[in-house]
Amino acid sequence: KEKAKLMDEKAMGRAITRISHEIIEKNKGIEDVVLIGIKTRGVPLANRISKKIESIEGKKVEVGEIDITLYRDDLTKEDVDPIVHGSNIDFDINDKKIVLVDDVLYTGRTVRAAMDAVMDIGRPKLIQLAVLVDRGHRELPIRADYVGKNVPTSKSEIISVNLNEIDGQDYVSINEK
Ligand code: 3GP
Ligand code: 5GP
Ligand code: MG
Repeated sequence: KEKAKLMDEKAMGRAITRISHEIIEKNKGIEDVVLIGIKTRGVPLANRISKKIESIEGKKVEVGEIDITLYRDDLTKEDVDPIVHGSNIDFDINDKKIVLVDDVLYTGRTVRAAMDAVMDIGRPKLIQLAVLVDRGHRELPIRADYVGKNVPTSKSEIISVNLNEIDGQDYVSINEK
């Protein structure tokens, strides 16, 4: 049940643009910066940021993917655990500055699993996190370096992220489970 629209296409575009500028600023350029999108919706977001950074800096930023889903796909269940299914990262991550990209940050368990998976592949110089929405309720000491929008939620609410590449339109809404 949809309660309210939080971001429309324009707001999402501006958030991606701002995050792209922030990534460039925080890293003093994009030397050694690579993006890794967390499937599903983190991947198109990472691709959009990469394109935006390229249009600003005139240099390509590589994008990898990591496939992490929750153990139970019942979103109303508590105590779900992320499972890493695999990754598609066809560049060297050693000494790179990795920016993980996901649509929504919630408990932080998915990001923790993503960091584990990345560290299994190599030794990055550092790992940062970019999310379109931070909905709170962290269960681990994890925070995002780049946030599109902070949305205080109750645990019974759910953030619906719709991306053109997957859903045919761009908007974020808050729903009741
Ligand atoms: P995503 O893979 O594009 O991120 O977890 C599967 C999908 O369900 C996710 O899509 C996510 O957008 C959506 N989803 C909505 N609410 C929740 C939630 O509370 N927990 C999880 N794990 N996924 C949610
Ligand atoms: P975590 O609890 O591990 O931080 O989030 C689990 C995964 O589910 C992440 O990929 C995150 O993007 C997604 N997720 C968690 N809560 C929501 C939500 O309310 N809406 C959407 N769209 N995705 C969510
Ligand atoms: Mg996600």
